[in-house]
Amino acid sequence: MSFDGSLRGSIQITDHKIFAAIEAELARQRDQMELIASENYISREVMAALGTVMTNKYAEGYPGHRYYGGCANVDVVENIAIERLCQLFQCKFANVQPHSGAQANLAVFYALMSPGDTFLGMGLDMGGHLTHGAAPTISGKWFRPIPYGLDADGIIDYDQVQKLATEYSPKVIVAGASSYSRKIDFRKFREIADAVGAYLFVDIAHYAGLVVAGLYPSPMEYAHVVSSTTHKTLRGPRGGVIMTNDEKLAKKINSAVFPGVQGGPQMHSIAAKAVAFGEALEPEFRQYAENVLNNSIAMAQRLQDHGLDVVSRGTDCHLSVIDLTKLKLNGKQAEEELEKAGITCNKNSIPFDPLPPSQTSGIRLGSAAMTTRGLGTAEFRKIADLIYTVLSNHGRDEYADIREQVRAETLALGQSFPLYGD
Ligand code: DSN
Repeated sequence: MSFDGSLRGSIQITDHKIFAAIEAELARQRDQMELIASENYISREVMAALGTVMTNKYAEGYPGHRYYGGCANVDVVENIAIERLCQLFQCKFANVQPHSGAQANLAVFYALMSPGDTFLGMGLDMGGHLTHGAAPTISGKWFRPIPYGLDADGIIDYDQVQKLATEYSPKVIVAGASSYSRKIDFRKFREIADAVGAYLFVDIAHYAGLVVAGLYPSPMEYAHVVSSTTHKTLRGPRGGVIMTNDEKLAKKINSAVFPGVQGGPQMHSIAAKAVAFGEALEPEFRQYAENVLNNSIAMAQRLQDHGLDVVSRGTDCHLSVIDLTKLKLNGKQAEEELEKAGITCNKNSIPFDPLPPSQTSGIRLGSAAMTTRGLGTAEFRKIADLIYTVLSNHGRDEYADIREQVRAETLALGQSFPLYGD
């Protein structure tokens, strides 16, 4: 079953338990319809870069200014990663060292604010990310977050953002989300930020691949600082990045990442980021991103045709949030039942959700991973039909048989679109 047949195979001999778990995960990824909106399948080349000697090297600092000797080769890698990222997003300065999106956001907060400072961010229950001010995170504990939300149509309530900005004079306004499916008006956010003298910080973790392809608005013209993860629609290794066009802010951000919140960069990960950025610069990536968008719209539309409510009434990106309140199961149950039927997704709060985050009234669906497998709109409509079949039949006497039939169909669909050449 191994797809590289060499290095990973050696773990089979030296560490059977870990090898078995990795093989089982490969089988799971092959057999399930992967609809978690924040996941994707990296190329063999990106994966190959991750498993290299770059992981052995300490390189605290930045290219040309390291705290260790022997950094000539890692400097080459990091400089290429920076150049490619700047080319992808048309920006002047980039930091490719953050270990994750949360680390990137923490560094941006550290660069732009002091403990106790006020900022605006989209509420977690409205689609914002944990690091945009949720109570259990540093963003919520060490700073003073003021949450904004959506209007009755499920669109960002820009009037509320303006009102809150005027009332609280925040140091920073955060735009960006984890489960908001519509386009964000970055120009409007910048106008609001300018009116109160705030920094505009945009987190495009989810939308980055679509931004690169010109299918989702780019914030680069409007934001003081932009962060992203590299592993969602951008289809790179797990990690984070920070970008800006402002030289002074770039210096602050570099100091905030290292030594502010991180130590040595993970050079194997930066090598893999560079390979992934190279792939995203190829014309094929634009076609991939177009397919991601078309597939997401097709899936959401089909669920609406079945009578389900989609938060924000549809999608402009790779994700959609399905409101389950008309059905007899909550988000947690839906996630569990769909997994048994061969479809992986996550429970997700809907705006003004009466249920706690451990249950929720919704699920979030994304198209990035299965589009990498090669599925098109016909297959995504089929997946929507299968999802509806599971959700609408839950609780009926025949349900167990129906779910097994769906499981057989998802397995067959997965086998028609091989992963890593199985
Ligand atoms: N946890 C990620 C997501 O699923 O959206 C964001 O970091």
